[in-house]
Amino acid sequence: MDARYRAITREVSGSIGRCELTHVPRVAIDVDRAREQHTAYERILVRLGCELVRLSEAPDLPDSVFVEDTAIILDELAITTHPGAVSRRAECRAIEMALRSFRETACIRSPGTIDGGDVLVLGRRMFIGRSGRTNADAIKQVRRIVEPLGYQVTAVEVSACLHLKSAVTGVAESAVLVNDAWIDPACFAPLDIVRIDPSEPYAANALRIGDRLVYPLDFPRTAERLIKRGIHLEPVDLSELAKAEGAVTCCSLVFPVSARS
Ligand code: CIR
Repeated sequence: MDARYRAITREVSGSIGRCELTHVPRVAIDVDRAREQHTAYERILVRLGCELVRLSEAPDLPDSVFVEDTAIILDELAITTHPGAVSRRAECRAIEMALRSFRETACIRSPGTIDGGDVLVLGRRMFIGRSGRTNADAIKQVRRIVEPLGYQVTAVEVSACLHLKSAVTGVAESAVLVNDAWIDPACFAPLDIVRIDPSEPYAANALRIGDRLVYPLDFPRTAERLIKRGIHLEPVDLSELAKAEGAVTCCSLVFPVSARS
């Protein structure tokens, strides 16, 4: 079967124990276990029609497995970010090199800071979280790049969690999964809102690939709500990477294989 998507991933760094943490306490991370879980995640991506572009380990970049934060990939071009955490900025170079084979590239520059985890693209609408990692200058730079391409950009305040996509992700053509304690669902009208189960605050991060949803095993109550909506889940265990404040969208950059790539 021909691949329908490409997925950029990067091996778990041996230094992941020194990762950035904002909203969760530091606990020991079992690197071997994290690598096994990451490999199982990659196998799911392949089964769902992705060709993997797997970047090698960066021993000195603890958070480099979380490739989502380094780029925003659209059909028309890719934008490499300028991550909010200084320790993560060097991650972008390898990603930019990889992206050059598939897209024209642009980049965000200082004083702008932005993490890809704050960027949710739903069709021609782009929502950008103004968060501890993403500032107004970067949002202005993204606007300047994407509005001429026909995207409508909406800035959304994010303060209770790390990134916009910790609080909301797309789960179907016209539905988003939302933690409404962390984000105002009104921003996403007229889309259908699926609310997480309040006992599972981290449950709003889901990775949609075609008509499937890669979804953590940790949130059975919210999973039940999604299944009742007729959404097909692909369960994955990323519990070890969750200790580094990572989730399912963070570990890949997935984009359609286009005529040009
Ligand atoms: C960080 O704080 O940057 C990493 N430890 C976790 C990044 C997770 N990325 C994401 O949600 N997009």
